[in-house]
Amino acid sequence: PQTVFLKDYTPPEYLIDQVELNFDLHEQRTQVRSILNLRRNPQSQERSAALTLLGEELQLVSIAIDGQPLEQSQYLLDGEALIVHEVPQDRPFQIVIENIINPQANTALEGLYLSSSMLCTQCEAQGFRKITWFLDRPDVMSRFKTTLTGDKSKYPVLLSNGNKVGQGELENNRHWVSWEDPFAKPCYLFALVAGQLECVADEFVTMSGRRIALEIFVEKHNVDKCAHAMQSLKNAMRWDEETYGLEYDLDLYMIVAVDHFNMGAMENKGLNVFNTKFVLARPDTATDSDYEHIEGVIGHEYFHNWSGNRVTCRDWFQLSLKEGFTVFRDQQFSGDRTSPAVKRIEDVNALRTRQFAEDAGPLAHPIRPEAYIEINNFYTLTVYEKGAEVVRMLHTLLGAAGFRKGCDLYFQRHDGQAVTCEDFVKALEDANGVELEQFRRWYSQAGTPVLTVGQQYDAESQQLHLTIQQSCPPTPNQPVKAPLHIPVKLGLLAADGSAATIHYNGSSQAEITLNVTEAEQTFSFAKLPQQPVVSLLRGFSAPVTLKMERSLDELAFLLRHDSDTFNRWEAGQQLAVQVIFKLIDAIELSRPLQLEPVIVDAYRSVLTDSGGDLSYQALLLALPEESYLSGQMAIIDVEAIHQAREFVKKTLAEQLHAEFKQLYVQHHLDESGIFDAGAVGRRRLKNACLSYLSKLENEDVYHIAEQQFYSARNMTDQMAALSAIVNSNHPAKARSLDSFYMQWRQEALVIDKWFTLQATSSMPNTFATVQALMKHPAFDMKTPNRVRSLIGAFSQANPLHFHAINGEGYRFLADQVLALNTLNPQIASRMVTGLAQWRRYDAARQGLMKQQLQRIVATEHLSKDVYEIASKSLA
Ligand code: HT7
Ligand code: ZN
Repeated sequence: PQTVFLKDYTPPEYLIDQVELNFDLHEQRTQVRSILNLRRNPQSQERSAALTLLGEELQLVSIAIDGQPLEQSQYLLDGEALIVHEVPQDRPFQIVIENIINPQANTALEGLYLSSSMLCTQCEAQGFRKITWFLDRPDVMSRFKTTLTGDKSKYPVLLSNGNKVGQGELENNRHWVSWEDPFAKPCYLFALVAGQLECVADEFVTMSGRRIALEIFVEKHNVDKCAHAMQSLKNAMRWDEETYGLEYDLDLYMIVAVDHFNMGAMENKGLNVFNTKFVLARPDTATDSDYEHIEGVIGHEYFHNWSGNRVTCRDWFQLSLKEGFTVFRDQQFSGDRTSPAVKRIEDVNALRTRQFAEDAGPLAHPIRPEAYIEINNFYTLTVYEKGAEVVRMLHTLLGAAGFRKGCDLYFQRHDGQAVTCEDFVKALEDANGVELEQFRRWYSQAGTPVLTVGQQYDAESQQLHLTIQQSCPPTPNQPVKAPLHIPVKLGLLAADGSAATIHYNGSSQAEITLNVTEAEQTFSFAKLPQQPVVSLLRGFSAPVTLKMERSLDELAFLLRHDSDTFNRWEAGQQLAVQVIFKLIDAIELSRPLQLEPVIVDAYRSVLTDSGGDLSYQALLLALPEESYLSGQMAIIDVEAIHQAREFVKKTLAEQLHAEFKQLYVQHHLDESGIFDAGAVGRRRLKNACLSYLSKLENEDVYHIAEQQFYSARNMTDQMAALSAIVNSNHPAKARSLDSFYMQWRQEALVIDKWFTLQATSSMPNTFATVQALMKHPAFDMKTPNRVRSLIGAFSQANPLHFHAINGEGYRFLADQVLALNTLNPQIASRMVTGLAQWRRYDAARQGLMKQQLQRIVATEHLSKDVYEIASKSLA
């Protein structure tokens, strides 16, 4: 397969100003008639007389230029290219193409496909070429007019981008609808949907007083699960006006929820297509986290209307320009809507456990990659989540007002254009009169930087000296790294826990941002009569690993007193990490296990001091996840990590039994259907306590869990109880799982949870359960949500069983990757990541994982997607 390089970018030779698309929709044989109005691109240096359009899996019926049908000698169909040998050079011209596609055979879910009985499209990144031949690249922006014709009974609803401009009836129970999008857009933002859909409608009045019709389309049985999505959309629209001054531009905003979708959602202009998982919610079917994710994803897709659609990417290497920026915007939005402290911790937790692993492995790449074989493989945690961290650092460096000024200039300067990450940074520079030359390295350098911090306090001069060294491990094709510009937020705490004033460079402040720019730098702070406790990297001000010697007592002190909510939580995490690693050492040396009393005291004070935000309190109680602990180990010992963590959890439950029980009882109220921060926090805290108590494995707790399971009227409580039951030796485990299945068998998204819960269980026999579930009538390889809920959950969220030393987990995963390879290459390649980190395990596991990767690479007819991930994992 061919590699595409950023350095080879050249502007398109031709532009398509206008497109007219006509679809005659049928499940197995959809006819497409496409009228392209083209002209040479004056910016292009190339001078060939030929025009190359791209298409995949298309059946050509006819092609004409300016009304003249082309003969076979006048064009060439060469793989994915349709080359017209000669086109007019000195004037605009029109090409008309007729082709046929088969949506029913399209299990890859790119282009036009069938989801349940609905026809829908997914064009990002390169799906449009599976609809018709085109200049399928984001820097070709066209105005689209689309006419859809279909059977009235099967497809009563016919949707596309923009505004509805016409409709009519035809013979044979067929009808048509025409749509026109007044905004030029790249073809990856094109969409159509046809099906038997119900519309949930509302309205939004913009800041300038325009009325926008809001429409959510779902299948009939889901109409009662759209209220939260609709409210989220209105919240997002208002938030973007208030925070960025950005208003919606069309008169209509549509969202369609589909069952079969490779990712979360898609920001097609005026017609978002969503995975049902990020639309549908009712208190009894969706958890509080689901509610929050829905609001986040609805916000994300809405924010793309400006950061992505009005200003788009020049090429796919610039993906983080729209994705990193939009993730940053959705994180800000969700923080404002819920709790900024909790949201920040959740985001950092995800980044550190998952993106840091990517950055440390064979698939590491910069947020602006330089090469790809299959662009779909670059919708990564690095491009999205680290990309958002890079934008966040720009926000920190420029301040909220400076950042906003920069964004205003960016949107104003580049509205209607396809641009680069460089254009974004330049706009921020120009608007603020600053230079960010060194900062740009974040876009081109992969890997997670390490900050190693030493401190020296001089009592005589009352000075504290902080020495910060930065380094970054080598990553594929980048053996040597240059120093980055890293903003490091700092606070100092006096012995009583209050803030000590920071005297630095002539200013006196409670908190400052240090500009770390060199490989080693010392910062000195004066007028400190006593040695302060350092609170560094507040708010996780940069995506780095911080190495700083800390005693358990110092961490307990920060956990009690740090005014920075992120660092307070972080102190608790690092305290637990140290305790767990001492236990891992003991396990590896077969020594008896003992819990450090300092962690029991620390948890007791967290349990007895709510501080007001109960979701935050629940986070303070959560032990670091096994995947985070794995990231801290040179050679990952899955069993020791699990055993040590379980020991801490169980011992804390034993020693603080009364406190956990008291909090559980206090917050066990029936507040189903209430989603304010108070009720969500009470549920989080109560269920955190239940999770600890369940480790006691006694009758009393079994009873509590079962009671909660059967009496719950909201999914948060029901799932929390079922999870406690499934991960214990509860005698009613099988009965509870059966009962849950029978209760929810009609609700696909709830059944996904049922699969995941069993796939991620730490109890023995889980692998056999997973194998049995693969044969369950509700399992379906063609439904990405189901695949993720079982195969994805097992291989990516059950380290204990997936990494079983007999290699059965690895063999199983490779089997499934190969089965998925032909059905849905995007999903298949996502599953390979379970094997990518093979170098991090012991020699026996390394051999077993490598063997499966080699088996995958040696398979015939491997998709580009799977080939790229598997071969790079082995490199
Ligand atoms: N921009 C969207 C990307 C997306 C996608 C990419 C590849 C294959 C399928 C896909 N579905 C959606 C999602 C987003 O970031 O908003
Ligand atoms: Zn996005």
